Amino acid sequence: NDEETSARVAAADADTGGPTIYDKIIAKEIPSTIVYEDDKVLAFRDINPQAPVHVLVIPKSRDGLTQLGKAEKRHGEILGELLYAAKIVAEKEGIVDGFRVVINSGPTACQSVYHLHLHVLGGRQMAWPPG
Ligand code: IU
Repeated sequence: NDEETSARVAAADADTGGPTIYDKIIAKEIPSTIVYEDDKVLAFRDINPQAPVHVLVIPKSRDGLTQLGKAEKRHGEILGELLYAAKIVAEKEGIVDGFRVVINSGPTACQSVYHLHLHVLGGRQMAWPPG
């Protein structure tokens, strides 16, 4: 709703390029429910799920990828790995026949954590357009 959106916009961190909460999740200093992990990618359950399945897929090394809008050509490989990991997650979660992948890039899109992440959403009928 509008109120929630306003709160999220107000609470959004700036893209400082500095550490985020995900560094602590990667370091396992903060517990998370991991769904998939390999040497480059970590996928864990969102703490505030917006669908029965809501998993975040992130690169273990941020390497300047605070947001998709800052991607460079050299990030092509990891971007591909992330998208493929989203499909693996969908398979593991039993939603590979219908799921959504979302990337919020920048404050206007309500990005709140400046470490690139894919939202993998499913387990219910999704609506279009998104808010
Ligand atoms: P966004 O696209 O930057 O808005 O998404 C950030 C997501 O990170 C959002 O869905 C949060 O619920 C989620 N999240 C989390 O899973 N664990 C945390 O400790 C924090 C945020 I802070």
